[in-house]
Amino acid sequence: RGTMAKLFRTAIMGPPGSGKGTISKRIAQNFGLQYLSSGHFLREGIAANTDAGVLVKGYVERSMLVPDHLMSRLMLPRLEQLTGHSWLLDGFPRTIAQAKALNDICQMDLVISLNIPFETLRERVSDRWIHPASGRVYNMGFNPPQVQGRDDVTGEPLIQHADDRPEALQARLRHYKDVAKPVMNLYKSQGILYQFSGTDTDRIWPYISSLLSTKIPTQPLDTCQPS
Ligand code: G5P
Repeated sequence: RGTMAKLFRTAIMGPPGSGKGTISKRIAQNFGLQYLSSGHFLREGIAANTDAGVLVKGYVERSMLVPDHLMSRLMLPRLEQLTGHSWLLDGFPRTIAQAKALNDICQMDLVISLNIPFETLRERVSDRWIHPASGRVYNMGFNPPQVQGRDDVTGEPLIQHADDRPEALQARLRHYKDVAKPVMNLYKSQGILYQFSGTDTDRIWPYISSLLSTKIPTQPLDTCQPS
């Protein structure tokens, strides 16, 4: 035990547009965790027309939660391949059934929950554009592309998700609250839930970053000093 780096398993929860993807990328970059995004895997499967992609397409397009057994089948094998790695989950688990399935294969160390006002979510999501092939996300105010309407890397056109329309968003948010509550209660009861509230990702980020600095060893194992 003493000679092995302690693995770190974390997840980020939050309603649509709360900044999970944006914060996850910063966490992955700064703390070297493997990053797994459920939404990205779903969209990738849909774009590539895989068997799983065909099954989930209708749900994702209608902003409905993909059934738990399909989600677990999509996510858990990927995690099982990552034994020996520290990782960060974005968008999974979303329901109590998913959280229990995850609990059966590993114990989480820390869960971040983002608590963002509705009006802020509405503004952000209506300004969001994505590059469908890669899943890269832009926001016309917060992180605009270099050329308007075009992906920075490929130059291909950007699109908006059908499920980012205001009516769809309101329904997603209502539903999010109902299903997230038992998941949050589970992690609260395990003493590993950390909630962050605010309207700006850049203001929330330093708090998350300093929390994680106290929890994740950042130096390589062989140079790690006892603190
Ligand atoms: P996803 O892909 O998990 P959502 O809807 O939960 O999708 P989303 O919309 O991708 O989450 P996010 O990752 O929380 O949002 O946020 P983000 O993309 O980082 O930020 C949102 C926008 O705001 C971006 O444009 C960003 O640049 C901008 N932004 C960030 N911070 C700031 C800021 O401070 N200021 C400003 N102005 N802008 C900012 O799931 C998609 C679908 O897949 C299915 C469901 O159907 C779901 O609808 N699905 C699942 N179904 C069942 N179980 C699961 N576990 C599932 N996971 C996915």
